Amino acid sequence: MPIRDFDLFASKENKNIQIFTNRGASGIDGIVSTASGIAAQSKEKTFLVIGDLAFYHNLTALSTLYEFKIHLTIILVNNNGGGIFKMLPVAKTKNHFERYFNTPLNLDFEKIVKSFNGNYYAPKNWKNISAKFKKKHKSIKGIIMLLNLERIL
Ligand SMILES: Cc1ncc(C[n+]2csc(CCOP(=O)(O)OP(=O)(O)O)c2C)c(N)n1
Ligand SMILES: [Mg+2]
Repeated sequence: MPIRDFDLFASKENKNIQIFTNRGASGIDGIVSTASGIAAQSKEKTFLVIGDLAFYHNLTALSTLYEFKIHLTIILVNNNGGGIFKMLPVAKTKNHFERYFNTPLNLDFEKIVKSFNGNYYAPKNWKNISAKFKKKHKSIKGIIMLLNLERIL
C-alpha cells in the first residue's frame, strides 16, 4: 500500500525530492536491495517506505546495509499483514481471509532489526518522527524506524 498511498495522497511540492519505485519480478521482492543500491550511490538522505509483509519478505537484504555501511532510513508501515487485500472482495470471506490473505505476522521488529545490527526507533506520535528526521538522521547509520499505524492514527 505505501506506494499506492503515495500515488493517491502525496501533495505537490517544489522541493527537489527524487522518488523511486520498485516493481520487482512480482511486486514485493527486491525492494530493500533496490533502496540499498540507491542509498549507496546517493549523496542525499535516502528513505524507504515499506509495508510490514514486504519488509519481512526482504529481510535478508538487511545484512547488506551493515556490511557496506549504507545509510538508509527504512520507514516500516506496520499494519500487521497485507492491508492491501482488505480492499478486495475476498476480504468478505471471513473464514479464509486472515490466514490466507491478510497473513498477520505478529513479529517483534525491534528484535529482528537489532539482530541485523540496525537501529530501531518506534515513534509515539508524528512530532517524534519529524524531530528524529531533523536531528538524528546524519549521525545514525542504517537506522530502521517502525511506524506503527495502529498506534499513531
Ligand atoms: C514476491 C511477491 N509475493 C507476493 C506478492 C503479493 N502481494 C502483493 S502486496 C502483498 C502484501 C503487502 O503487504 P504489506 O507490505 O504489509 O503492505 P500493506 O498492504 O499492508 O500496506 C503481497 C503478499 C507480491 N506482489 N510479490
Ligand atoms: Mg502491511
